[in-house]
Amino acid sequence: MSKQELTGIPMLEARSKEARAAILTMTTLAGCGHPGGSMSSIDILNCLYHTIRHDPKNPYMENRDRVVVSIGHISPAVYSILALTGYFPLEDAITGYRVLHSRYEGHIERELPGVEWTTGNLGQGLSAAVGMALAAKIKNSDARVYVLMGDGEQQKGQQAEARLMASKYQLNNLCAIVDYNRLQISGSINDVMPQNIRKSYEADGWMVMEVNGHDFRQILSTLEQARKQEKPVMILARTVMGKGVDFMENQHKYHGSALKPEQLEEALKQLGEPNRFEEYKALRAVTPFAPALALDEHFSLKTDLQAGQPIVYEEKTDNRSAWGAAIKDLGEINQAAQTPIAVFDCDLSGSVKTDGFAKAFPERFFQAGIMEHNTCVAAGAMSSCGIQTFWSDFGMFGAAEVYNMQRLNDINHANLKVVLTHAGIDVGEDGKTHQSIDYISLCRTLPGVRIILPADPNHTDRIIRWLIDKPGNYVVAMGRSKIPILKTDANQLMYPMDYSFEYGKADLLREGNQGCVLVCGTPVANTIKAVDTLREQGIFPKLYYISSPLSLERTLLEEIAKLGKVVTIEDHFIRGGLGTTLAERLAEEGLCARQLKIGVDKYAPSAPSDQLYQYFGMDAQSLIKSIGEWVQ
Ligand SMILES: Cc1ncc(C[n+]2csc(CCOP(=O)(O)OP(=O)(O)O)c2C)c(N)n1
Repeated sequence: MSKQELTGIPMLEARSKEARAAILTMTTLAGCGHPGGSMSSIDILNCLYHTIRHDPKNPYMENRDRVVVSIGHISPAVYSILALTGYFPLEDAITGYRVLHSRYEGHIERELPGVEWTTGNLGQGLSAAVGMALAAKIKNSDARVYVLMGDGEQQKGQQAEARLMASKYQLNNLCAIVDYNRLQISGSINDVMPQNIRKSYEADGWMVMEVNGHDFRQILSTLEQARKQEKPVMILARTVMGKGVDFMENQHKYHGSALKPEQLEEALKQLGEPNRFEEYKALRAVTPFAPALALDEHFSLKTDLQAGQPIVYEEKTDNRSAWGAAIKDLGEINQAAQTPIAVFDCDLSGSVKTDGFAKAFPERFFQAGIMEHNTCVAAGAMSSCGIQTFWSDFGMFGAAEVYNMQRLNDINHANLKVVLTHAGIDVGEDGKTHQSIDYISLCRTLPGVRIILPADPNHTDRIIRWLIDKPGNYVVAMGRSKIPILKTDANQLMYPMDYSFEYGKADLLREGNQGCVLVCGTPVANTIKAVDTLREQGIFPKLYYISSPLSLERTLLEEIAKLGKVVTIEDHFIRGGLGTTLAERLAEEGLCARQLKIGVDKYAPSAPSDQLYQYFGMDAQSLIKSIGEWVQ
């Protein structure tokens, strides 16, 4: 009987054998990679793709089950099984593995159809799966989410966060599988870091089932049983690293080393598979790779969300209250929309002002506790499932605390909107650990993330409304203090009802011709006060508000160069923020101006914000002096 005619268990057996040969061949061809865990987990993956609801010809089918592979290093196994189930030709994966411009990267990438989440940093997959399982619940979908993890990976603290979240929300549509081969890079998991994996899951409210991870019948029947449970299930799958080749079995060195060609010959003999190494080697150099995916088409968020009517503020208030009011209003006016809005919180909703949304929409508000790492990834993964997802936290905990998770969301082309409050030294008396002075500089190193700093409550309202139908990852950062409503010099609202936000556009606050002042964030009110006082004294600097400090228009740079002198003011470390961007952009454009950078130049002491602003020369009096001296 030919391979194509096989069905049931014999088909699965033949497929695993062919996949093992592919795993070994591609890693030997590349001279690197992770064959050991690929061989231990291949039978599990094989069973999974045999049972889940998916369509290799329509990989982005709306109601598909999703498989997150948290151990991104077992990419050879993932590529082999996806190829053998029809996603792409196996030969492409074997010859393209770890080759420049191919989609068969070292660790799995979401750009490859069939891969739901890019992984590689261990300990992230369960959080992503939690976010996807929550998304399925919100959408009333019966789709299931599976996550395959390593046993060494269970050591990561974020695993515990994700377990708790899955349990709290009773994610009975979530099934985790641990490839329990008892080895990791440095040897036995018990020597590296002893841990009782089963008990950890049970203690956190999961149901645990145990199987032989190489027994197809057992795996299939356990997956079936898992479907019927009322709580999240973890299947502890006992496996053998390097399974199928005697000299590889239970050898931790094969976690991350490829076979030599002569060892491959012997291994393929043992598997009873033909050796096509030389043939593939010749193809490796010339394989034309599939063109890059139209990322927008598959990953972008398509929404029918409406921005509604702006709320106009006439009285001084804090930007975070304007954010809270806007998101609640957007929730209300979009109740009939197809695209749900969801909000995550980490035990700070009263301070970050999402409590109004929480009360109005408890089923789409996720109280995630003090688990920022898990929250950032879960919210990011949810945002990749057609849900406009917001996460609001203090600047410190939503930026520096979770830099890697933001990076992972960026790499995954997620659509997360992170709203940071209490950014900068405008956090009050909480001191250094709470003073987020690097939120712009962290976003600077995330190529796809855009950061926006609203100026006042009206601006905040318009920006949140502008964002409501935007795809992509954004950070909106604001301080804690109350901000006066900004006015033009004709005493009109600076951000009136009909103002429309444009990313990257500088807002002219005061006309002038004696140097230029750029301000972003909370110091704007003091800066306007200072510039207005200077105008009374006959000194006229041109003042702009910069809401997108990482995107400065060429026309603005030309204006600055023409005026010759510029002051930048920001509640941020003076390295890496607005001042740095300006210096860099001027140099890139071959333009020149003498620049004074005003901002935070060291970890700040603990004091009320107005005193700290004075300490760093950002109060109105200090600014009158520094701007006045600089621009004359
Ligand atoms: C956060 C993080 N730390 C370290 C690594 C490096 N690393 C890659 S694989 C691995 C061991 C993983 O062990 P396990 O989960 O048991 O996978 P297996 O060895 O079974 O393939 C380590 C430490 C990583 N990828 N991510």
